Amino acid sequence: MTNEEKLREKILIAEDDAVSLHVLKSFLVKWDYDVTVVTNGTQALQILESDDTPRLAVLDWMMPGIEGIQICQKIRAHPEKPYIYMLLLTARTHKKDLLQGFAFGADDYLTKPFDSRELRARLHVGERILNLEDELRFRATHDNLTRVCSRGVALDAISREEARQVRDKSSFGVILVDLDHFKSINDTYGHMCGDTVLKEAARRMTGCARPYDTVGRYGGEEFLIVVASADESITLALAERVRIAICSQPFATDSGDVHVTASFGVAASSIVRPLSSKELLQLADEALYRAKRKGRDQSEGSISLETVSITKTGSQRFG
Ligand code: GH3
Ligand code: MG
Ligand code: MG
Ligand code: MG
Repeated sequence: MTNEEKLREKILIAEDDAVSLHVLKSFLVKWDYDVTVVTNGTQALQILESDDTPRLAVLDWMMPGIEGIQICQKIRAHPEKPYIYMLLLTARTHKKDLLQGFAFGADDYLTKPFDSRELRARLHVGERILNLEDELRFRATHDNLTRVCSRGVALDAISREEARQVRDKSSFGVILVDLDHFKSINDTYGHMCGDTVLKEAARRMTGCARPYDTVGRYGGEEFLIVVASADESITLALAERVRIAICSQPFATDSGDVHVTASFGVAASSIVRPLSSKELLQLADEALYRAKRKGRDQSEGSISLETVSITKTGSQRFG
């Protein structure tokens, strides 16, 4: 898929009348939408409930299967999902009907036969609202300064990996990252410079992580990376990649180049040694503390210490 194709807004048309459908589709294609067409309500609902749904939909009111307003009602029953802007197309012009459409969750309506300029203008309103929705959702789930995930979202990612572990018998890891002597960066170069360093550190972390990993700001100059489908050694390898990405190149700031290092505490939950998120974070935190104590700018795992303590107690819990 090219970048250009990715930017085209996806739109669903659900219309059982062949002539209306043809007219609608040709306009939307001409206006460069990425158009999906269905001819009944059941198919429309299936597409709108899928993970990869278009977020703009033009729904005929009267269709075989499920009617347009019922689709609106079913979609609105899931407010946690990304917003879908739904425009009803109808031959009904009674105010009572239109009010019912809104009550069921439609965003807008257009009466048939429609004026193409009006349709286009109304779709632009829809896109504007979707852009605002994206912006609000981003702000609610991301850290303002660094633009990585918020702490809550990163902790939710751990819960998601825990559920996946039960389902798929997979492993996953966490990395706690703490910038070294960050206070002295603030003290030496000022708080603004500190902010620049935080932003750039977050950018480097995100650059090393895979798309299905989660990078979050844990608090202050600490970050949490949740590493999907990874055992401790894979997680440790990612921590090392991030460490090198941070320490190998100075950070360009308005106060000049600043050399930055970070310390890393790593822990993983595997099917042989499943850990709760609390245990996992505690192990990672202890590992981070050891990395700091050993001189900073390094990554520490948790397995070796557990093995030592287990050898000491003679327990056969694993290995
Ligand atoms: P260590 O190597 O032991 O981690 O030392 P440190 O100086 O990094 O740790 P410490 O906890 O003493 O200091 C963290 C500092 O991070 C203190 C706080 O003012 C600063 N800080 C937290 N949030 C922000 C922020 O958003 N921007 C800036 N510029 N500084 C921040
Ligand atoms: Mg119809
Ligand atoms: Mg700290
Ligand atoms: Mg620190």
